[in-house]
This record gives sequence, structure tokens and C-alpha cells, in this order.
Amino acid sequence: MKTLLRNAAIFCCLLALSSCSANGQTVKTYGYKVEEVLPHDAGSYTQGLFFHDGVLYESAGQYGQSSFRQVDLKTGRVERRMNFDRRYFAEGSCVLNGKLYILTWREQECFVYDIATWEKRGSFRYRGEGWGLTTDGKSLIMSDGTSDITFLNPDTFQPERTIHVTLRGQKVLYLNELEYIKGEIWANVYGTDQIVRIDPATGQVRAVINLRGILPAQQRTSGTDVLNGIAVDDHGHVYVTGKYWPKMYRITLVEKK
Ligand SMILES: [Ca+2]
Repeated sequence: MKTLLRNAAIFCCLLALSSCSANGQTVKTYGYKVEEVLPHDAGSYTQGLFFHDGVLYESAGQYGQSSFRQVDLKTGRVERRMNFDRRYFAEGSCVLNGKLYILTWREQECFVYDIATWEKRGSFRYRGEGWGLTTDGKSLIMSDGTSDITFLNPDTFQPERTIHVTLRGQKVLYLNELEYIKGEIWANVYGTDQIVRIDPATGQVRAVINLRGILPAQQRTSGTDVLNGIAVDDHGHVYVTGKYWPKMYRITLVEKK
């Protein structure tokens, strides 16, 4: 997946041109303010991050290391953990109607559990890769590493519709971890420090958030990987982290003029 970083540079070039209009719509650009620094398990290759009933959950990837965790927000302590067989590379996760859905990267299988008991309730097969997962409260919303985001029926996992995500008319590839926030889909763009805010009806990027520098150089090691992980709590507070990052951040956005 590291090879994607080369291609991500192309996307960065696109961002440099942002803050212009796309088909008559203005694309806003944001920086960030760190409101709170929280601990994060530097052993977690973060793939899914979300709150449910005030509790933070995280899915983590890599073959032989994949897990799903219930995490104490303030201490970062893993309070409950489920490990996956080494055949599976866990990806994005979310809860809808009391069911926990966890994607796998190339295994083409979405596991379903009861979020209260973590008992397995079944699984769904799908084609292509699984990357990010979130929900608007009705559908599952899934990314697959391309510029497409697919809305799925949570009972059947059948696709309902697909949006093609564009920034100023250009495809935005490598859409990764997702979070549905106030009527928009926020998506990490793999290999970059950017989050794009997407119109769920049209796929157009309404805003770009640049989080460059949020994890300071002195906090980085040779094992530190890319920004990934967006979660919003019941108060509308937004949290971000990254793969093997030692910190998670509660942020607010600062619009760039
Ligand atoms: Ca998320």
C-alpha cells in the first residue's frame, strides 16, 4: 500500500489549487486547532474509529494483528478487545441498528456482530476491497480505495447507490476512513494529511481540511504511519488519529481565507 504514496502526491497538487469553485460551488479549505490531546495505542493500525452511545470504538488492521477494541477515551486504555484470525485484515467499522459491521481489506467479507454482546450475527460477501465504513443512520456507507463511495442496505448489504467523489471535477482516489458528520461524509485520503468533506448526494467535495503537522515530529518514530481515523461524538466534537499514532486529537476547524 506504500506505493499509493507516490500517487497521493498528485492529490496534494490538486489541493494546492483548491479554494476555487467547482461547478459553481466553492470548495472551502480549513486548517485546524487542537482542542485536546489524548493518548492512542501506538500498536493500533487504525482502520475504523467511531463513537456509539458515548463509547469510543476502533478497528485495527494488518494480518495477524487485526482487532476490534472498546477504548477509554481519556486514557486510551483498551477495555475490551476482539482479535481476528490471521487470515483477515480488518478495515472500517460502524454500528447501525445495534449491529456492528466490520469490513475486511481483501477478504471480501463484512462481519456482523451484536454491539452489546459482540456475539457474531453473520457476515456478508462483497466484491472489491473494503476500506472505510460509516452510516447516515439509514444505510451503510463504504469506501473501497477508489474515488467511489457506495451506500448499502444494512439488512442485505446490497448496493443502493454509488457516488463518484470529485474535487473541482477531478476524481479523489484512495478514500479511506469515513465519518458521517452533519449531513456530510468526511473521508481520510490515504497517504495524505487531508480529510475531504463530501456532499453525499453528488459526491462533490465541499471542503478540504489540511491536518499537516498535527502529529509533531518528536512524536513520530520509524513505525508511525499515515493519518487515518475520524470520529464524532454526541456533542459534535471531532476526533482524529492515525495508524500507529501515539496520540488522538480533538480538533476544531479554522477556515483559511
Ligand atoms: Ca469513522
